[in-house]
Amino acid sequence: FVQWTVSTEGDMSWIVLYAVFHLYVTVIRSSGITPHPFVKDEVGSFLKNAPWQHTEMTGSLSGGPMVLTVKSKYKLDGGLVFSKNYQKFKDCTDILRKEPYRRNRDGVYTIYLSNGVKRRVFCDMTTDGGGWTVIQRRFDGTTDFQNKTWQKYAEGFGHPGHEYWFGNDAIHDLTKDGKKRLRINLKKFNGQEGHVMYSTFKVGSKSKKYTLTVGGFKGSLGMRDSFTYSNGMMFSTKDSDNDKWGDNCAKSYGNGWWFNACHKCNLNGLYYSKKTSTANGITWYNLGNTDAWESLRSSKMMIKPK
Ligand SMILES: [Ca+2]
Repeated sequence: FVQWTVSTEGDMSWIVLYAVFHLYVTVIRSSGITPHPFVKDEVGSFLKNAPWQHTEMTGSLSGGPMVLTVKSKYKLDGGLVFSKNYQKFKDCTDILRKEPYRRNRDGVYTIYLSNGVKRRVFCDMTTDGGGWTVIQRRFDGTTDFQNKTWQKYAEGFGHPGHEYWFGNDAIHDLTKDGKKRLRINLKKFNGQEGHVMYSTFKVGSKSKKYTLTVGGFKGSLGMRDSFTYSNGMMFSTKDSDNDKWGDNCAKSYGNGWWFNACHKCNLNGLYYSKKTSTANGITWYNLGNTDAWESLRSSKMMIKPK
């Protein structure tokens, strides 16, 4: 933040806060210097998660400095507004339990894995009671899931405020207690949405090649189970074939996944910007009344304690 100006007005109980953020975060490519594509999302997420009630928030992204103008109204009660929290949360459920005002405030939060490593993660604080830690998110194809090595899938990649893979090591850490469930939200290009739930979801350690344990399926209308086919499978990537097929599924489809021979769902598949009949897109084979390979508009995988 190069500049942050704040002005206030109002009586003792309500204050209107105006803030103007000037950001000089740019991306340098051979084509020139452009504003960073995700900064607006990051700042927006940060402000939405602040413990005040926004009446409006506007942002503009242009060449030169990005200017984000924020007009916010918040109530001064209980010392909430100026409190600073130094707690180390272990997941999004932990955040919501200790800071209930986070309810309905989806966004990027900081959690600490069991080894003390700090990670930024997207929390869904709205769906089904909130407190969901998002481990995978796709919706516009801006993050490449194709050209990623075993090591990248282990560490995670992408941007928590946008599209990302949280990383197999971190997913293992969050699920190793065997007490997590998985929810997957999917959206078709015609706007239809559905979700599936698995009462058991666990990813093994690096030495077990991140073996998947998934079971206890329950689906919303029309959604059937396509993930149990991957139960017991090790993770595979282009450079690490651990699947049940003679060839390498990850090489054929391009992305990392718990391939069997090969898959009935592949949520890390290639992003298509329109509905395409293909098995290499973001797919869930047992979707709707008839089984079909159909590339999907969005996917979100998230976990929460049972
Ligand atoms: Ca193989």
